[in-house]
Amino acid sequence: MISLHGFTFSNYYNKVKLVLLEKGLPFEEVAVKPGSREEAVLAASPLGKVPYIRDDRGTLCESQVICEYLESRYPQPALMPADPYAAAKVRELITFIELHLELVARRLYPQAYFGGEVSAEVQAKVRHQLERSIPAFRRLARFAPYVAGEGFTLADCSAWTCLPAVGTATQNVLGTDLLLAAGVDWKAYAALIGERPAAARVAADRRAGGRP
Ligand SMILES: N[C@@H](CCC(=O)N[C@@H](CS)C(=O)NCC(=O)O)C(=O)O
Repeated sequence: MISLHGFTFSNYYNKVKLVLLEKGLPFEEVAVKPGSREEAVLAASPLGKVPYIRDDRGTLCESQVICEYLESRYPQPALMPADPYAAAKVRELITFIELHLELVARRLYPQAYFGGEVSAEVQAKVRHQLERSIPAFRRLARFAPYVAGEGFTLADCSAWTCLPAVGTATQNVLGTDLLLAAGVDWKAYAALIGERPAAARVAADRRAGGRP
């Protein structure tokens, strides 16, 4: 049995959980707090980040690596196109979402979600970077209706979990939802994906954990 380690407020944890549910794989969830320095956690995830998984082969960290592993080991239902170029376009979008949007906006999270403070200098830098990378993402994203086109893919697992975190963080800290302001209607998209039973379960578990 696969075990998924992390916490239900983590967008990357929820990305992997969505993949497991979409594929109908049995798994158990193991609560691990953020930033753990316990040896058992570091042995599986050396930076103490979640999620990580454990299965009959061992442990694995980094959410996209985990998703790609699940996709190649359990190919049906497919969450990646068979065509190599189409699959590369899906990976291109995931890289844009996670490297150029989420990782940048993440610098706002201490203030957006955890009651901390982010300096005016960091806020200005994040705004500057996102004002460049969001229009770039918009050029690549299809939303037709899925983020990479007509089929639900791993890019949706990334987008559905990351875009709300980015939009809400910019709204909370910068006073403007930079995604909506740039014409990325992540709310309509999130509602569409949220109708999928797997996504509804992820969202319900997150709410049960005390997060909207
Ligand atoms: N690139 C990593 C990022 C994972 C990540 O940043 N996880 C956050 C929770 S959403 C975390 O564990 N933060 C605690 C820390 O950085 O110590 C992945 O895709 O798995």
